[in-house]
Amino acid sequence: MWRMNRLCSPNRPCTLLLVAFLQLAFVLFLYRRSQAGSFTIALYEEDRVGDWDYSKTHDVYTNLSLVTPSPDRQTLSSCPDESPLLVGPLTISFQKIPVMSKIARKNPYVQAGGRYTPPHCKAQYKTAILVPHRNREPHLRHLLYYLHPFLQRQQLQYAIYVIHQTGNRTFNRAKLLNVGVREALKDEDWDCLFLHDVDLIPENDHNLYICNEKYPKHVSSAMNKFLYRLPYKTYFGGVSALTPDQYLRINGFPNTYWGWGGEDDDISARIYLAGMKIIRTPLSLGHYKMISHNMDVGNEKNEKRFDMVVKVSRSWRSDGMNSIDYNLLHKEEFPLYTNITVDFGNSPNVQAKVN
Ligand code: UD2
Ligand code: MN
Repeated sequence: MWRMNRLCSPNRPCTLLLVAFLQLAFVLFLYRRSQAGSFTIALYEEDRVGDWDYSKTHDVYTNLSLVTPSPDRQTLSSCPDESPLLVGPLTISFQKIPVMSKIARKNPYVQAGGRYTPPHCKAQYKTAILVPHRNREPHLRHLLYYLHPFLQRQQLQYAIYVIHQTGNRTFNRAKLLNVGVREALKDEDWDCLFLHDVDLIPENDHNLYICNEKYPKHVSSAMNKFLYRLPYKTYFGGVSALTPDQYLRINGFPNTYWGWGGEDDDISARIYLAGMKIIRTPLSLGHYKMISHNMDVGNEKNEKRFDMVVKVSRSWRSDGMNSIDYNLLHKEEFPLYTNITVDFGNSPNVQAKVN
């Protein structure tokens, strides 16, 4: 009660209470709209096959030997609308961690920086894959082993970027992705940006790594971690895909979420605040296996995440691509990916005094 008196004394208007009330009203508004039949909070893309049988799987390198370079690169015809190389559900195992040199040998057409352009037809689409990373080398090797052949069978032009956070500052996934987008767009006029956790492996190659032209797409809609269901309606974690234009319309991702959690809900809210909706890969197609792991040292739960998420309507225009500040240490082309190393500053204790 004393708090109320303090907040709303005659010479102190109830501003804080009013702001809190408006935020609650906004959340309720989104929730009610999602419940109403006339409005769905998320749409699903179409899955032409629909009923996939995941008990029958194929090796992820199937069909790649059919790809041979065309002798004349100048006269290549366009790749077909649907790649004839696709096989559907894939066999995935994390028992043995593949060696980088072996992955490179199995992917002879991948060029420096993890770039690929189909050697036999002209790609219809250009996608950049952006992976936030620190200290997850085994997961990175699994991802590269599966993702390279997966993307080649889709006949895309693509590149894989790994954005590595150096130093001992608490991990910041969303800010790393902002860095990745800015650096990737300096290299190429990408049609689509895939924001991709390092530990998620797609299980079906008909899950095309292309964007939806209208709406930001949530791609990892069905993960083994959540028993192949959506954990909640506005969920946007894991793997998502935005065109550069959609990414800039939401002012990118927030830079201010340090540690685990909350940033995905912030992004989800930004999409609605910018006047768009989320579209999802259908559950039947958006199957992913997450490599099981413990929480990382340096990525502890962000205790401020709930307080921050309710303030997105005030923060999204000023916290994002237009406010990002980072120290780029390296940008180098490794055989299987482009490595971007950034420094976000000193240890959390030193930084805490600055913030
Ligand atoms: C969930 C979301 C993820 C993100 C996170 C909260 C899923 C499948 N994913 O992941 O998108 O919203 O919650 O922040 O629900 N990473 C490193 N090194 C680290 C810490 C993190 O490389 O020390 C990267 C890596 O790409 C990892 C990602 O950040 O996949 C997300 O971190 P996580 O895997 O620890 O969190 P998880 O699985 O709960
Ligand atoms: Mn994970």
